Amino acid sequence: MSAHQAKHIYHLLHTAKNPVFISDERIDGDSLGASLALVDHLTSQGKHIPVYVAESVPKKYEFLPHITACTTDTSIFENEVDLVLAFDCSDENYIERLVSKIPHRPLVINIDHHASNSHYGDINYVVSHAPATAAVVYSLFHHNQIIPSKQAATCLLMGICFDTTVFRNSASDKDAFYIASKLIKLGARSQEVVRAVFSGRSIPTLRVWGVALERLQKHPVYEFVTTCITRKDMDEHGITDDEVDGLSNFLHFVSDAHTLFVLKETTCGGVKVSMRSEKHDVSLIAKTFGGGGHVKAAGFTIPQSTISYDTQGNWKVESHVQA
Ligand SMILES: [Mn+2]
Repeated sequence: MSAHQAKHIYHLLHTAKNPVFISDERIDGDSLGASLALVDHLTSQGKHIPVYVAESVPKKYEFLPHITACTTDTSIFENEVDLVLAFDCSDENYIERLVSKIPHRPLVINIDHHASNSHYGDINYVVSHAPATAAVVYSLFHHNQIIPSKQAATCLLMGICFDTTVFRNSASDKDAFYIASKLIKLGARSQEVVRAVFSGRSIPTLRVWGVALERLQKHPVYEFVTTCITRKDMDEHGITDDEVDGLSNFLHFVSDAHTLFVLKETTCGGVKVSMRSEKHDVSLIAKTFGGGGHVKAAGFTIPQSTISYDTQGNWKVESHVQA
């Protein structure tokens, strides 16, 4: 991505009167870390920018600097917002739904690294080979000769560690290691970042993971591996959606399957499919079903469906769409 474009975006950020940041609908360490790093820098310049999040921020991210800038209040879009920055979001419909609430259409800057990103912004700073959106934001800092503060470095490291599953998946390229080393030199709180990715799983969460491990099935011909989690599993153990997140990364890390699908019933009556693969471009599958993601990690949701069992304990997805 060109230095010229990075400078242009920085100029727009400085001249905007009422900018708003939007983190991807699915909150994760990258969408939060990337947006909050820029919040940190702009706060030091006297500019306070809210980060819109679709739901309240999971507890494990509460240590991130400027986390209080995050808001679920959609009334921020009723103001005269003149600039929107979307972070780590390949779903243009999500951004469009929010932007359409703003009285006068603002300029939309799309900052992302998803291969499935359709370049929906007026300005698109999309680097599909970047290991994380946080790495794209790091290049924005770099091209503008801004040295990230300790706080911004922690936020950016959160993004890189989240998307590389702490340097354990294929996104862990030389850029990921190089940028992470720079951020640690700048004082990023690496221990807390790593803990937010891996640790702190409650016993009920691990029990639900255990249920999912028991349900693992390998396709006899294609050798992909599947498992599932129902609402009943989560309700019985009293855990929330964000607590089971991470299961597909964990399985991808420890299993010998080349491709795996983790299905989970959503709170809105659908089934979410998380895919990981070393062999196939799963972003193509995700796109076919209206989802998104990366070549080796992608997902989509089957609306109006549930997971059901037969007497042998085999499971399947049942659609409830009226014909
Ligand atoms: Mn990302």
